[in-house]
Amino acid sequence: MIKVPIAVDMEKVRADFPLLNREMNGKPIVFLDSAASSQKPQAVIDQLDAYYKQQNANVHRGVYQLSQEATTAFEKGRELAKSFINAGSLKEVIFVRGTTEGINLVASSFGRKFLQAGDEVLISAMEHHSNIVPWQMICEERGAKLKVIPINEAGELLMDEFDQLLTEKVKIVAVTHVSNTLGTINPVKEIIDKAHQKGVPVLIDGAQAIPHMKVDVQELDADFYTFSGHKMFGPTGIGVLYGKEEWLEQMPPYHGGGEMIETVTFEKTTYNELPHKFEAGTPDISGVIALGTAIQYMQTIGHEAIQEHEHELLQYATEQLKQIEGIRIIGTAEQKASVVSFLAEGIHPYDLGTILDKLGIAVRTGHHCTQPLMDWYGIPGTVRASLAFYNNKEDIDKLIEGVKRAIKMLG
Ligand code: C6P
Repeated sequence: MIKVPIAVDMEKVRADFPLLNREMNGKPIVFLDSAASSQKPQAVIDQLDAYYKQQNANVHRGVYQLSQEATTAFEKGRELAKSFINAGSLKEVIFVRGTTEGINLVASSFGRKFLQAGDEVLISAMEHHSNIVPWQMICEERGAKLKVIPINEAGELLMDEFDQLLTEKVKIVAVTHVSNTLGTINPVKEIIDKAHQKGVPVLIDGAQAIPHMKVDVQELDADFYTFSGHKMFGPTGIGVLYGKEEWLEQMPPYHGGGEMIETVTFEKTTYNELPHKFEAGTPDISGVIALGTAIQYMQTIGHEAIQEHEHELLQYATEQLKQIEGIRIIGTAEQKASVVSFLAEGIHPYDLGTILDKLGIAVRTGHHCTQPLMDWYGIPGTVRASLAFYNNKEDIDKLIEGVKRAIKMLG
């Protein structure tokens, strides 16, 4: 049994996740796809249920008690999100549908205001399509160019190349905190510091960092930081965009509609104050409230315990996989979190994933929405096992057994 030196019993934590009790293909499920979407603790499920049974009403609108209760619960979600990432103000916490929408909001709004023909946007070679395509779209619209920080074979950013690429043409840098395909933890603090020395703002895609590590946006000095609720034990359809007030104040609204206005006439509209300027229409009320519950749940376990447990599991999984002949691990950065991507010689990732599925083991196969990264490695995709704190050593043992069986059958 893996030692958990912090006073949290991870086996007990596992019991909080009802889905982990079910079977898949007649076998107890081994869930190793938390990077795609994590499972939800009972507390989050109960919160969604309680909201619809007892508090359901629209927010920021009604004078009646029920609407005020819903508004209070909704805004408490914002306070929890603010303290979770240590944002400086509630104005800087904008609710979005997820990371994808957070990045689209910044690309579109920042881009319309600040990008001109000949300017550059700097991303990295390991970005998820969500942190590539929105920038490509706005670059095309504004006549700007997309530049890419290259990586080495281990899947680490080439920081010398970053220094070279960071010219006066660059108007924004957008990089992922943790790679969803490689597991690399990028030196985002260094990237932000270097960019700021040249007056360039930085957006961090935090989708794969927030479930695994403490994020302090003020300490990082990030200009924008965005993440999805469903990857951090909360519901789907809700996420957070943190943005520094000084940038958000200057940026035009992304969507128009109710809630984001101050006054409307047919001639002219004036906009609401932050954060509402960026929250048009009825928000995902139950999602925000239950995201707050997910935050509280993570805080009761504690980042230290989560990191310690996941780090040991990742090391164990990596060592075990390395011992299997013909296995190639994609992504061997020194700083890694919770993801192990691999290939078995002569076997297509999809075939390996299909056999694992029959054994009750859920992994993701394919390009993981990082096609340019797969092209760089010259591979069609990988098999990806991604961990959360509710996984245990037994899950890894079953994965290893499954991979060995699949290789015997297909190799
Ligand atoms: N990655 C994966 O299996 P959304 O879909 O908006 O919640 O998150 C998009 C996203 C953005 N950035 C990174 C680094 C991500 O990993 C993801 C989602 C999932 O790897 C689904 S493709």
